[in-house]
This record gives sequence, C-alpha cells and structure tokens, in this order.
Amino acid sequence: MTTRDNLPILSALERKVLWLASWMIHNANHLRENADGLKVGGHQASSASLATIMTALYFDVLKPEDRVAVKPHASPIFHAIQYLLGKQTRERMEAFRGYKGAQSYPSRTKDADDVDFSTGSVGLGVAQTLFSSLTQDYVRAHGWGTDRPEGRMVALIGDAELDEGNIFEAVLEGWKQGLRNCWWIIDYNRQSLDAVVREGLWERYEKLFNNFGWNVVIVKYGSLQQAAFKEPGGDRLKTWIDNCPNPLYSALVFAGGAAWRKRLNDEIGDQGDVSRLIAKRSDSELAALMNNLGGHDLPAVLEAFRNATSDTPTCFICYTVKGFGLPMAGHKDNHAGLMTPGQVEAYRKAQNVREGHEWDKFEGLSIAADEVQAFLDRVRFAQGGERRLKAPALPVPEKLAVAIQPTMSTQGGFGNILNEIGRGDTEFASRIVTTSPDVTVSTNLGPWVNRRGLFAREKMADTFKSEAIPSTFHWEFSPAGQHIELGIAEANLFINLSALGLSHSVNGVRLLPVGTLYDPFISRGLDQLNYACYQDARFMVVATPSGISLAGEGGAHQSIAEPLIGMSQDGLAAFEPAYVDELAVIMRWAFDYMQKSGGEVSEHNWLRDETGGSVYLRLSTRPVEQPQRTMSDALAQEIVDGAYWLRKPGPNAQIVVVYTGAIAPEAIEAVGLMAEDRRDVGLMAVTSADRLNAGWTAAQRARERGLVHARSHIERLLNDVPPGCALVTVLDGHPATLAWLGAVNGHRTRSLGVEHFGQTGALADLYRHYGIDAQSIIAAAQAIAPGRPIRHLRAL
Ligand SMILES: Cc1ncc(C[n+]2csc(CCOP(=O)(O)OP(=O)(O)O)c2C)c(N)n1
Ligand SMILES: [Mg+2]
Repeated sequence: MTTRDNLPILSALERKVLWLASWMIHNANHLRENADGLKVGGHQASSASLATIMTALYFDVLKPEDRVAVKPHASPIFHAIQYLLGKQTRERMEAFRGYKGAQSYPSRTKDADDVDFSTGSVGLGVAQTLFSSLTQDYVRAHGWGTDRPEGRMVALIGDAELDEGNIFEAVLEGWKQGLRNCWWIIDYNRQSLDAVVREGLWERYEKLFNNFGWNVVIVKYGSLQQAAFKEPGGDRLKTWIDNCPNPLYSALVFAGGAAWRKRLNDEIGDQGDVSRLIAKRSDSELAALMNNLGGHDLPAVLEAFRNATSDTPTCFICYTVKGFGLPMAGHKDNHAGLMTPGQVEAYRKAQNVREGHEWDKFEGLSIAADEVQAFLDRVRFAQGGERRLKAPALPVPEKLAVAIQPTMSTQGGFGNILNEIGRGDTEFASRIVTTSPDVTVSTNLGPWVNRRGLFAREKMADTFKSEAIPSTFHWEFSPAGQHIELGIAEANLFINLSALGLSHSVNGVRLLPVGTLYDPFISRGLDQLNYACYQDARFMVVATPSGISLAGEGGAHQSIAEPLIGMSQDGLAAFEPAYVDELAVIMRWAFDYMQKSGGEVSEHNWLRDETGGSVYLRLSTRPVEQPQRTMSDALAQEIVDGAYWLRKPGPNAQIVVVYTGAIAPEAIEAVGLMAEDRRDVGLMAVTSADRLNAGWTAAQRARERGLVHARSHIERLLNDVPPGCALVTVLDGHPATLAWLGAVNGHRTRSLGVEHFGQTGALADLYRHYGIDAQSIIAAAQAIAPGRPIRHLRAL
C-alpha cells in the first residue's frame, strides 16, 4: 500500500469520519442546555482537530498490536472510525452520550467498540501508554507473550493536556526505565478549554522530549503550504506564518479568506513576489492554503508516521486548528460550541448527503461504495480479531504461609507473607510483580526484592555486593527481576499499576501487581487510582504506614481520610486488618479476587465478588500482640466478609466496642476494663468497613426489590446485639468510617476516630491526644450507655 494509491480513499474517509462525528453530535439528545436553552457540549471542535490524524492512523498506520489512548474529546471521531470499520453500531452512535450509548469519552469498560485505554481525566491516558509500553517490555523480558508482535503504545494528546504534571512525571520515569515503542501525538491546535495557549510552547516541548531521549517530529506545514513556500515570495509567507501569534492565527482561521487577505496584504502585501502569491488565489483558496497546517494534511501526517520506524519513543507535534473543517474553526470559544441546525444543513448538502441517509457509510462519496468497503475490509488495524485478549486465572495457593511472631505489625506480616511466596518456585509467585515509588524498603518489600530481584531490560549489578560491602538489601537489576522500582511519584505508581493490571487484556499475559506506598500518599495519586479502577485494571495496593499510629515518624504523614476513600472508591475492595493471620487470609482472597471477571451478586454476603476488582490493604507499622488461634474456614470467611465477633455480646449487653485495625489493643483493653461494671460487653473486629457497608447497602436494595430474605453479613452479626445496647466504634482514621453501623439496627452509636492530625509524639500520647485510647473508649461508653460508673474510667 503506498500513500499515493490510497490518498483519494483516505481523504474521502477523512471527510466521512468528520461528517459522521458531527452528525452524531448534532443528533445526540443528551447534550447539555445552556442558560439560553441552546445545546452545548459534544466537543465538536475538539474532535475535528484530530480527524485527519486519526484517519491516517486507524486506516493506514496502526497495526493490530498497537494500542491507543484517544484524547477524551475526540471520542466522536473514534466512534465514527469504528463505525466505518463495522465495530460500532448505529444505535450506539445515535445514543451518543445517552444511556448505554457511545460514551462521551472513550471508555474501556462502558463502550462496546474496543477502546484500548479509557481517557477523560486529561493527561492520564497519556501516561497510561508509557507505562503500558514498559509493561509490554516487562512481560516479554520474562519470556511471555512473545508469540505476538510488539505493539506501539500511542497517545493522542490535546496540547493543553500537557499542562498536567503526571505527563512529565511519566516522561522522567520512562527515561529511567528505557522506554521504547511509545508514540505521543500532540494535537497542537494551540487552544485549550477556555482560550488560546501560550506562544512558543512547541519549542519547550521539543527540548524537553529531546532531553529525555525522545525523537521529536514537528508536523507544521501541509503539502499546500510546502508547495507555496517554493513559489517566489514563499519564504516571506513562511516567515509570516512562523511569526504569527497563536490567537491571531486562530482568529483569522475563524474569520476566513477575506480576513486572511486583508491581514496578509496589510503586513506583507507590498513586496512583489509574495503579493502575487496571495493575489493569484481566491479567498477560499487563500483560506485553504493558510488553514493547511500539517496536522490536517494527510500526506504530511502519513509521511511523518511512516518515517518513524525505530522503537525510540517519539513525540509528534502536529499543528492543527480546533474545529477544522467546521464553521467554528479557530474560534477561541468553540470548546463547547455546536453547529446550528442551519450550519449542519449546509454541511450535509456540501457533503452530498441526502436527507434520511445521514448514517449511510458511503453516502456522498465520489468513490464507489464497494471500492471503499473493499479498502475498509483490508485495513490493517482491524485485522487482528478480538482486541481484548484473555488470560486464564492463575491458581492461588489454598493458604498463604506466614511465620507469625508473638508481637508483630501488619506491615511486618505483609513482608513476611511475600517473602514466603518468593521462596516458592510456583507460577503464582512468578506472576507477582511488585512496584513502589521509592518506599520499597520502608514498606517492607525488601525481603521479597532480595529473593526476586529488580527488573530492568539490561542487567545491572549491585555495586555494594560486587565491592563486598555488607548490606541488608540486594539491589540487582535483571530482565528476570520482579520488582519495578519507581521514583517518588505516586501518580506514576498508580498508572503503573493500571498498566500492569491490564496486562491480561492488553498482552494476553496475566500479572498479579502489588504496589506499596505510604497511606497518606494515596491522596496524591487519587485520580490515577480512580482512573486505574475505572478501566478495570487489577492490582493490590498496600498502604503502610497509616494513621497516627506511625507516631513519631512524622505528623505530616498521618492519614485520616483514606479509610473513607477505601469505602467509596468504585472497583476497589478495602481492608484494614489488625492481625497477621487476618492479613494472610485477606491476601489469599485478594489474589483470587483480582483475577475474577463476570458473575453475579452472592446472596451470602450481597457483594459482587464474582465480578472481581482491585484491593486496597491499609496496614500499620505498629507491633501488636497476635492472637494464638487456628484459622477456621468460617472465621476466614468472616474476615473476608468484613467483620467477626472477637467476643460476642451477651443478652444483657449495654455496650459493644467495634474497632478496626491497629487500635485493636486499645479496644481489647477497654472491654477488659469495663467488664467489671458492665455485663456481657461485646467486641467486634471489623476487617473491612468497605465490604460490610457495601453488603448492607446491597441487601437493603434487594429487599426493596422484593427479596425479603436478603440479609447482609453485618445485619446478621448485629442481630446478636440487644436493641438497647450502644455501640462505641473506634479506628485510627476518620470516625465516619464506622459511624453508619448505628443505622443498621438502630443502635445508639458513638464513633471515635481521628479528625485532626499533624502532632508528632509517642503512640500513647497521640492516642490520648486524639481520643482513641482505652480511656477515651471507656469515656464514650459511659456517656452513651449510662449506668453504674465504670471504675476504671479515670477523671480527665
Ligand atoms: C483533569 C482534567 N481537568 C479538567 C478537565 C476539563 N477539560 C476538558 S478538555 C480541557 C481542555 C483541553 O484542551 P486540549 O487538551 O488542548 O484539547 P482541545 O480542546 O484543544 O482539543 C479541559 C480543561 C478534564 N477533562 N480533566
Ligand atoms: Mg488544544
């Protein structure tokens, strides 16, 4: 296939794609109305900006193994292309932005037409391509998936998207990790949502990408412009174009041929050759010339893409006009602009599309339908079959071994469990990949890394080891290593987990990614975490240390909100165990859960366990005395379901203490101290407020829908609590995490937790200061369940 041969069909398709996208937007009933009752949204202009580039890519350049993150607002163009390729239905196109219709932003999980990577939160899809490329290298370096050709990971990027920091964090990491096979194509229309972007950014980008080892290809002039520059006076025109400020260029694109002529004549029109160059063109020819930026010129973009044959990461800066080909082209207010019905009508006629035939694929084309169809049937990108690959679930051992010391922390337990897994030569162990943003050692991944090594495509020895200097941790890199060490950027951690956690679908090779970080820094990567969950990546995030329990380590690192994040984040099952035997049960379950797909709600706990998801473990560095017990299947199930009775309340109980996590010793102590003055005090261990809450909500919903016998786990547990009994809940985190328990059966509830933070101190000082020590629990119990004074309550 040569460019020249395909050019007429490609340019017909380019026009068709833009028409279909525009019609789809015009047709959508779900666009927002503004105060004047006019429909806005649909991102017509933003889409149009990429019509040429995406036509060239999808119909010519891309191979089936390539993967693309499409700029969110180019979703209509993407869907139009998939429609032409027979992968998108007219019904979904008609329902664009509506219920079950084509999505406003390309969505892996909600769209039906093979979206490779979701986008929407700008910048994240971009970083996703970079980490997906690293994941591809990881998988292949381990000898997996080599039966498939290597793909390029391609991001289509709005220029204003480059203001997002995570893009640059990713570029830095990519350089460290030897990034290959990654294309970033910048839609350099010099417009953002609000306005026109700063001058000369391209030069900054060029230097920046070059600095990090990328090739930079600038696609500035279209073929009409290139030809005109060769005419006498052409160099003057080129200089004028190069010096024209962004807002002026945009304004003139919008204003059209006559405005171009006036401006050019005013500024350079008295100089012989260039005057003739301008004068010999009609207004519309002059507009076509001036609007012929590289990114709207098929020959120019095809040439740029085809010449990029190396695996060096490559950034294309393609000059474009936002809204190109449409009446709003270039206007700075066009972001939410829509064409008026009159404009659409004129556009329809200009495209030779008959009324009632707007959706017909070949309507109005000057090339015979069967010829276009034959071309579409041959399009390379569409030849690969299913784009969502599948990889079978890996068997997880029945039980994860762990040596439990009498006193240890959950973080210690985590390191110990992974270390035990790392000993084994199982397939399960070989598919675990750990990653951490410079907190590998301090989150206790060290023993695992010592066993399994760090990953790099090239071997790198540990100098301390080769110099025979004793050191606790081996720091050896090799293609067989199973830990990916990242720089301190939590955003990168979550996008890396997002990429690793989609490997089963992208590479057909299942990985079991485990990422560690400090709990408070979940907030720093929260949008990335949300993004990873939204595209249904599967991973385990282990956050430690957490809460004020890290005590003297740093007031600034005390996390409060994270348990609530764990509860509310869709696609993430959150746990906060107190004991290491609980953790072992939870991790075993989690490795299985991460691999599930599809299925129904379980009536046992009203959770959607069969659909699977990712898992968040909130762990602690606080050493806690461990219970001596054998783990029964029933207890293991309760731990996974979210709670169990450490001490069931008796029939006369006035108080039940409910705790989560590292605060267990204080809860136990308080219950012991109250026992002399309060009968039958109960103690409930909550291992997952998230799952308890979700099960409760789902069971209520089921009852409202007529399943009268639906009961969630927490409802069954609280049935053991007499109606007049009060609950005191406590955790090292925001009190709202457990406060809802009172609403389950209407028990009076006092919820203790941490609302303010920042004070360093010894653990006991801090627990007292923030009111989650045993005395505070007793005081709360005394206040909410008055009765005989509790003697062990000290006067405050
Ligand atoms: C993280 C994030 N912040 C804000 C937005 C809202 N937003 C949508 S598009 C856009 C500007 C996009 O400009 P650009 O990337 O240049 O694309 P263009 O509109 O020029 O096609 C903004 C700010 C968003 N989608 N994501
Ligand atoms: Mg832009």
